[in-house]
Amino acid sequence: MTTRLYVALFLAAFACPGFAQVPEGYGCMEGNLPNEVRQDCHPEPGASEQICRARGCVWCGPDPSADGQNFPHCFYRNPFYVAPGPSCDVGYVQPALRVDCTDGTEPMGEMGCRYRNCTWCPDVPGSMYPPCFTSAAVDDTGYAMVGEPVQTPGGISFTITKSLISPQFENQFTTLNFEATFQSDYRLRIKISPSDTQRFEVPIQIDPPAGSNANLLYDVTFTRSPFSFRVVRKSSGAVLFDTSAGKFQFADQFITMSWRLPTENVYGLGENEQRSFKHDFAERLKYTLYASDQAPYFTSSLYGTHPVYTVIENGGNTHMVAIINSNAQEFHLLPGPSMKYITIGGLIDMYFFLGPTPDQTVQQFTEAVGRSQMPAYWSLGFQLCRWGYDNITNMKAAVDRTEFYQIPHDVQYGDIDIMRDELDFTYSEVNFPGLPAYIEELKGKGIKFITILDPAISTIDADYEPYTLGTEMDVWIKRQDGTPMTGHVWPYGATAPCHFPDYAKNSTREWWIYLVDKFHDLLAYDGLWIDMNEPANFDNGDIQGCANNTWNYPPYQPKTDANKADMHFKTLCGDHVDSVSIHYNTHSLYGWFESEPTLIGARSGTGKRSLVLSRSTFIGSQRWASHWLGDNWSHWSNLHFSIIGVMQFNLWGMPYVGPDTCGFIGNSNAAMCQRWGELGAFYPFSRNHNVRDTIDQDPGAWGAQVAASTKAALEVRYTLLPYLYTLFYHHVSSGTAVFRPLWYNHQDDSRTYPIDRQFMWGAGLLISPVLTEATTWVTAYFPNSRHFSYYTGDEIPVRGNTLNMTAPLDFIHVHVVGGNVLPTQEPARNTEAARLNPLGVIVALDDGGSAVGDLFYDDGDSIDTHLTGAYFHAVYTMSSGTLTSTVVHDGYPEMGTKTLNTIRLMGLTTPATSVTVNGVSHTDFENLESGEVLVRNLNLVANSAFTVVFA
Ligand code: MIG
Repeated sequence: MTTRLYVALFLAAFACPGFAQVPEGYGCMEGNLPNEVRQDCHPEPGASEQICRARGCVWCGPDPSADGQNFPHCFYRNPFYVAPGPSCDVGYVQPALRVDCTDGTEPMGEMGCRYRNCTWCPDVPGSMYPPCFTSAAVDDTGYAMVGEPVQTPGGISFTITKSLISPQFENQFTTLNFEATFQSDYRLRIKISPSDTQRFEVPIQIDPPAGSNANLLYDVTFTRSPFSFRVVRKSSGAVLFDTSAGKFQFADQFITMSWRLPTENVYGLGENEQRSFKHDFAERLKYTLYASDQAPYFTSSLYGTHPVYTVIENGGNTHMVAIINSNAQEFHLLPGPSMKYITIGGLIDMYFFLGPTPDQTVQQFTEAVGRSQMPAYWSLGFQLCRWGYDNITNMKAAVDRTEFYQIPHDVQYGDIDIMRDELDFTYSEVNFPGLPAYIEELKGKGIKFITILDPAISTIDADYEPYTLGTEMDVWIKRQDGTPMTGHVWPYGATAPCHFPDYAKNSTREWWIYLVDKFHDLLAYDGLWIDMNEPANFDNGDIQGCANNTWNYPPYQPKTDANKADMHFKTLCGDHVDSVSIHYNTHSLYGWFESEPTLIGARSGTGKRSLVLSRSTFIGSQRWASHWLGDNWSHWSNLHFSIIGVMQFNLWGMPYVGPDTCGFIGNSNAAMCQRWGELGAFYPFSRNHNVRDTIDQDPGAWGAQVAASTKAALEVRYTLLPYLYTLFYHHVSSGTAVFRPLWYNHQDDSRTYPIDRQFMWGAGLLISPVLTEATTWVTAYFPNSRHFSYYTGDEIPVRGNTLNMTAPLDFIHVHVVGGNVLPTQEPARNTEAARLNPLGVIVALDDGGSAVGDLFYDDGDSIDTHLTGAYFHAVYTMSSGTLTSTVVHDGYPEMGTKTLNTIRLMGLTTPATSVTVNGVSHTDFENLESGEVLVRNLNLVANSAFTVVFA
């Protein structure tokens, strides 16, 4: 190729990697080129600087060494620029495979396009295909490999370098290290970082893999110039990742890389409001990730940052990709399918998890980034909250209504309105007199209490310990001049400025742990809810505004929402300083930093497992915190979106998640709350919560009908809590997801790929809710397994197909999947009472008459019982008519005081004529019309090994 040859000759002549090195001082700005390689951008007479710059070209007198020779003053930035002939002549890429060259959302004309070394080809005007796109054939500003890859202890590395500075971004790195580390057969790390500059690296912990790297599932291959890499799955040859799709650039505040994806079966990336779980690549959507206190609007950036996605390849293999970057970043989803990634700081540091099953990918991902704490047993119960009880009378009324209708209720919340003047670590003796005593009263009934903390600390009250001690311990985030940065959160009002704790700092952690621990003496909380930690600020940046520098006004600003011009909109300035870095780099880690000290403080205060719910999360936050999905809307659409959100967080290793049931913003209504209350019974985190100044929406607020259907759905949940709890045990011990998309269990069935209106608990339960108004039927898909109605035991007559089922307003469809044993326990008003009730099992047989399942049980509240051994674990297997319970671990003595009383056996082909328990005939059983065999009054000691033979 002539241009390549030209590069080589040119480099040999100048031996200088960047043209910026050419001497300044003769009228040039950025983009100067040596005389010899200039191509005239204004060959006709009458050139002026203004016209020249308008053409996107460089205006600059010749280097004095020109010695009177005639070199152009106005020249193209790219010396290899091919002047526009007929459109689309060079670097043509077929429309469907184009990666847009636009860096923002603004449309770009031919001049701007060529200025960026892209191809201009408006051959499909008005279509979604970009007229200006990247193409290696016209872009010589990419990198090239230097030499051969060098073997390192765990992989390979080499240098890539570039000789031509692309025109549009400052401070480009011309020499980068490329490192591929083969961490295990299934885990690959790729890191690209400047060779000679230390840059910000995300401080999260990545744990080593258990397996060896002797039989890699992947290959990494390269093209030399322009440099690109591919990750290939060896077994199938599928190209999982191919960066030749578009430009790769690495500048100080602008890094971009584009890659082709093997299929459009792509899930994840967030936290954003997404309208389908499986991404739609035809819509050319852009998702920005930069933690934001933002009500959800389609695609808007929300509270957390999870640059992590999952792909189902052709044939059903899956892999996950995680990008460890905390700067403001964007993912453009493009036809092809491909992704264009932009981040404005940090590095390219990414991990591939090769699965190949969905369950394995999540296990492998969570092995690296961390898994959740085991949730307290009570935290799987129903939780009631609202902002705007305003006084204790209203709070009590909501609790009483719930009790009146006998709706299960495990946790009551207080929001910021319980506080004195909305100050953390206080409660209002005016509006909530006697709150501590009321909390004790609730505990007497088995109801726990959770309350809220905001990170920002008010500075108005000179006697307010969080403030005075915080100042003494020097815990605040600072301005560049060393003074504490100041904004407003709660209390809301001009007279109450706040400082923001720097949770990355040791003294701040100590201060916070002390306050959180001590707070328990005032209000005996069982868990804490940490809000506003994106961090949110009602001022933009600081009460002083933000200085005019590139940390606050970066040359390229990912927009968290179309209306937000600046990065510091409703948060801190980029140049505010914490103990790790500048806020520009650590912004999206704020909630992550706050989570661990909050859990430590809460555990110290409660002496128990406790619970931290964080609004802002990052990869790995699950080590200490869980999440509610934030300020959703009381709109029917949000029932659907909530399922997407919960499934996403389950893939990201944080299974204990749920939205505000009935919706946060706006008034809900009985019809919506009835359906949402049914769906809400199946979120791992099940809480009804509401914004202030709206009507009450707790399940008791709508009268008998809504109360009854909420109660019925919650009683299904409570019956299945031993199963749900056991699923969490599997998450904690091996990382698996709890709340799953259907494809998680059926990756070979492509009909499951788009499904996001149904979901599964583990592998054994399929939930098919109604998500639309005034609808009394649901079309549900049943994968190729046996499915039985949870309620009746009736077997579903279809497989690998959809079925229309009637669904009365007070009913939610729940099906047990053949092949599973689900442990159960009789429900009660809360888990404290339910835990004393008899246990049972639901056995749903597969085609071969087999089923398997297990039960994990402990005191529900002690820390890390799965590590200390203070738990009970049994495995149940059924085959050839015999159900066997095998005790795997018997470390929870109280299990011996509980009984296992019922078996619901689904899927026998002929009615049972006899039931024999541990060799003794048991006559209390019944063959139901559905075919289910219901065995009662077994009275087995729950921690005993037993066999039950059905004949
Ligand atoms: O500025 O604490 O997402 O759940 O009720 C709003 C009051 C602050 C936002 C949380 C919401 C909570 C509310 N908070």
